[in-house]
Amino acid sequence: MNAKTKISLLILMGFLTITSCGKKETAPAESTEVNETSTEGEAAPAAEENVLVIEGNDQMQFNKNELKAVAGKPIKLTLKHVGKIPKEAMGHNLVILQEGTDEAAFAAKAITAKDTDYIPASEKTSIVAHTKLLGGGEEDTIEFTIDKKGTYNFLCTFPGHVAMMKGVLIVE
Ligand SMILES: [Cu+2]
Repeated sequence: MNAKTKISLLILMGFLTITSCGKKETAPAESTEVNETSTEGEAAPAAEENVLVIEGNDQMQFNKNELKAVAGKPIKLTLKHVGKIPKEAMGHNLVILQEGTDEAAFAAKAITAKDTDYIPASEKTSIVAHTKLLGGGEEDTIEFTIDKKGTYNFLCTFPGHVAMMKGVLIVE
């Protein structure tokens, strides 16, 4: 009995060691979560519903590929270009498309629309909302409402960026 108890204790300790090692490995992810939580805590005394903030950087990336909002209530969306490169070389916008829009076809039209900052006038009916085209250090906040629940694709229409810069806005 005694030996068995010892063995099972050893097994248990071994298991705990493995478990704690596993936790250590995921520590960077945990600290990121903590940062996000504390940021939300500061910005949300009344749990700011439908206030969305997303960043674009000089590496041609959004910092999120999923945004969530509540249907039928105004959405306040801020796009921040946190890079330094001017918009002529690393411009970012965020364009939300109507459900069912062919994203690739839309992006192809958009890159021909340089004069209107890559917002194609011919495709207006496919656009739910869009920000301005931003260069490094700039930001733009837009307000709009989506009544219909669904999953809406968003993208940056600056030439070549859609491959890296896209995501979904989930409206519930
Ligand atoms: Cu971009």
